[in-house]
Amino acid sequence: MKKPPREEPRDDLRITPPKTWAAGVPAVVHALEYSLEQAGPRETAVDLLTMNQVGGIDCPGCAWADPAPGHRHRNEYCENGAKHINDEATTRRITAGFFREHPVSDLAGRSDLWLNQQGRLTEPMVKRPGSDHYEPISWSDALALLADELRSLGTPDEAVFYTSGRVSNEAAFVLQLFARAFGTNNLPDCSNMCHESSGFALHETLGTGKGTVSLQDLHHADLIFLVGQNPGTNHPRQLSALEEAKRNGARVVAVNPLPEAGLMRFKNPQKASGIVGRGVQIADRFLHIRPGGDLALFQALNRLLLEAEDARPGEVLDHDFIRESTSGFEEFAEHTRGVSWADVLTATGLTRAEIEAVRDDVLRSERVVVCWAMGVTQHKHGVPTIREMVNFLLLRGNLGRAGTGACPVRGHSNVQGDRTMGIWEQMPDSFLDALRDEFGFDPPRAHGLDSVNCIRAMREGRVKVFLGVAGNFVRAAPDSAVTEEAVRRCRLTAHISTKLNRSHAVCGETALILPTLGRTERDHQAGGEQFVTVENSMSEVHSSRGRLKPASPLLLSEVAILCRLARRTLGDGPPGVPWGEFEADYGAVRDRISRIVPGLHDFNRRVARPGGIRLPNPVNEGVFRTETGKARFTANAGHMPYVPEGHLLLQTLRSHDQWNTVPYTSNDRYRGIHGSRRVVLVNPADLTALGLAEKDRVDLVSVWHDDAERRAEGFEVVPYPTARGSAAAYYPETQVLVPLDSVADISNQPTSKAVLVRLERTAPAAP
Ligand SMILES: Nc1nc2c(c(=O)[nH]1)N[C@H]1C(S)=C(S)[C@@H](COP(=O)(O)OP(=O)(O)OC[C@H]3O[C@@H](n4cnc5c(=O)[nH]c(N)nc54)[C@H](O)[C@@H]3O)O[C@H]1N2
Ligand SMILES: Nc1nc2c(c(=O)[nH]1)N[C@H]1C(S)=C(S)[C@@H](COP(=O)(O)OP(=O)(O)OC[C@H]3O[C@@H](n4cnc5c(=O)[nH]c(N)nc54)[C@H](O)[C@@H]3O)O[C@H]1N2
Ligand SMILES: [Mo]
Repeated sequence: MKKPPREEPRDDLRITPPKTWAAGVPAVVHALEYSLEQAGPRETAVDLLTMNQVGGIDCPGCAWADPAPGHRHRNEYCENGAKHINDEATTRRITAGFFREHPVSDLAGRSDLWLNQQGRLTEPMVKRPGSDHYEPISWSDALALLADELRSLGTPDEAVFYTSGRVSNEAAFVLQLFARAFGTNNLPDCSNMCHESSGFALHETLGTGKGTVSLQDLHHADLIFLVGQNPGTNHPRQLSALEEAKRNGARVVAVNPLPEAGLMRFKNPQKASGIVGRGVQIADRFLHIRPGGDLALFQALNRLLLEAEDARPGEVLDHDFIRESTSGFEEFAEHTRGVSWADVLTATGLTRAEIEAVRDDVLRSERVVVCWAMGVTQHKHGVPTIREMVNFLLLRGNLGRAGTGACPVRGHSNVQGDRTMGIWEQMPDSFLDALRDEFGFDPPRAHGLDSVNCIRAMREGRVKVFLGVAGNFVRAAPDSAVTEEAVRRCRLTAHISTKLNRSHAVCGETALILPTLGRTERDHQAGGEQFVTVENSMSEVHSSRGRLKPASPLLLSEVAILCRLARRTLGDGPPGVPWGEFEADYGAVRDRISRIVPGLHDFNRRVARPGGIRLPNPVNEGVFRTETGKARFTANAGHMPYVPEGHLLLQTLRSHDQWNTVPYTSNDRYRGIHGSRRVVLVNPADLTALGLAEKDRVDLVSVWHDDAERRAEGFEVVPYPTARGSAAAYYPETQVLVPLDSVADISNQPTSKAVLVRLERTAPAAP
């Protein structure tokens, strides 16, 4: 039965007390409600039962690792994974008739929620110059149009190829190969806005951009830090790992400006005790930190550890490890002894006693893991903060041993794999040399554009063609007004997508929608039924095979679209690349990957084994590929987030009911917010100081050096226990407030967790 397209949601805010625990039965019930509404009962049951099982579909929800084969639950998924998968398996369809009814200008006025709710894209569409409508186009004409535009460019660097971390290894590999054979390293990706700070900091200090921790390490750590992440919503299966660690005696320290439900208590829906019991307490200590205070916190902890060593020489630091495996200790130690307590207490908003209590936890622990996510990376000083967390791990040798390590918790299910496949505008020469040797062409060497620089280049007319492979660039990128104007200057924008989003509505002079198979769907090619591979946050590479009938017979796979585009654009060149073979059999792509990517040798055979392949992390073998050949201590200048009187530091984050730029409903159940996403969460004491009260209507006005007016209109105030001086509101609605030039030092990542704002009342206070 065809479900009618949805109405635009009407904001009707209702506030209830925030939850103090996550998951459990209500979570599963909510997932099933959403699933049944989007898909039918058949799809729901089929999908959920194969999710994250050996030989099944990799959950597109997040990049958290699966337990070893044999240790998986029958239902190895979480509430939010179930929602993501069923959002893709929806029975709603967008056909040519929909685009006749809705001109592009109408779509550009719609909410992100509404656009997504219209269902799956089913056939290729084109918007021609001067037209306000998308109309059907054949695959062959669509790819010819795109190829002609690419070939007509003055230089290959006038094209960019954006990817989001949903893309499989095979599609990512083919995409980067095509871009480089075409002649550009312009390969921006969502990672530029996500864990770029982690990549830079870890590379510099440990010689690898990836985390060093396995699920086993987490299970056997005795102290785990959760810094700037909200696992109850964004990585719910991490809570199962934390539950196991706690059963083994671990303590957990959560560091966050918000007391998130999933940090407090977890009721495991996979267990009887989770259904009836009170669940497991997750955080033993909660540090209610000011946004941006994490650098100061870890500097203070490091100073306390150095002082503890002074008091009990030889007992606190791991001298053997420091001597044999690290460099830069003396300089770091001297710098750190000078860290000022007054600055630390101002930057963190914590008391000295709170920080000393954590030091005591550390001194009692043999095996420490630090996990972090967007609350750390999306700050101006994200890179130094992560370097400082590495210093902290190095001091007591908490790296390379079982139960220890650095754990950047990745977002998109294959964001890490895409990087392994060469999706990066700055791939090292070793990778480019390997491409050259394998395929017989010389890849360009100059670094390409990342996401922020891509917008700058479009704004200046230096980029004319934009191809997005998955994702929603227009909404994921900062500074909406600037980004939208820049995108509209393009001659052609094209998107390989499963669902409608704002990037289709805010587009170039010519625009193409190239609809593709989702991960849940069967992928049949000339060489038979295909599977793809992905890499999770713990460097495990495994296969994913869709089971459902494709949403439309006109869909092509990402690999097929890219191989056909490459042939159209490059003719039969470069002679060493068998695009046709790649399209027919993804095993042929994996064969080539196995000769280029270290650790993936014999890819096809090894990935067929249950559980797949774990890529080796050199750190765990005591090898540090840094400039000094050792792990590097660093001396980091302090950073004091600046918040003038009458202003707040706003972080833009995810609700419980969205996938990145795609809201599923207007609710945020764990935070007790229902019926509206246009809300700003502020500490009650700050509200009093600002003369504001619950449900007051305000505009959020961003304050930045360029004096341009950035305003997000029509928000309602929600009193919430955020750290003093800070506020929180949902992304992407607040994307308009994040200045394009407000980026993290070194990583060039937008500072989405630190936007200076003032709240302007727009209606009189309620009587
Ligand atoms: N359901 C669901 N799952 C997802 C996603 C989704 O949208 N929906 N997105 C996926 C993606 S791509 C990613 S990258 C991850 C994101 O996962 P998270 O990083 O958990 O996502 P955010 O919602 O951005 O939450 C950031 C957290 O950091 C805290 N925080 C903000 N500023 C600071 C700070 O200065 N210091 C500290 N210590 N904490 C701070 C916030 O209060 C919040 O709890 O999730 C992935 N999983
Ligand atoms: N202000 C602010 N901005 C942020 C963030 C923030 O916290 N605050 N977070 C940043 C982060 S961490 C990230 S990762 C980015 C996310 O940026 P993106 O990855 O670009 O955005 P998504 O919302 O994940 O993309 C959703 C779209 O992907 C398409 N899609 C879904 N599945 C598939 C598939 O299997 N194949 C194809 N081809 N298409 C598919 C659908 O069309 C859907 O509309 O946003 C960043 N931007
Ligand atoms: Mo992300």
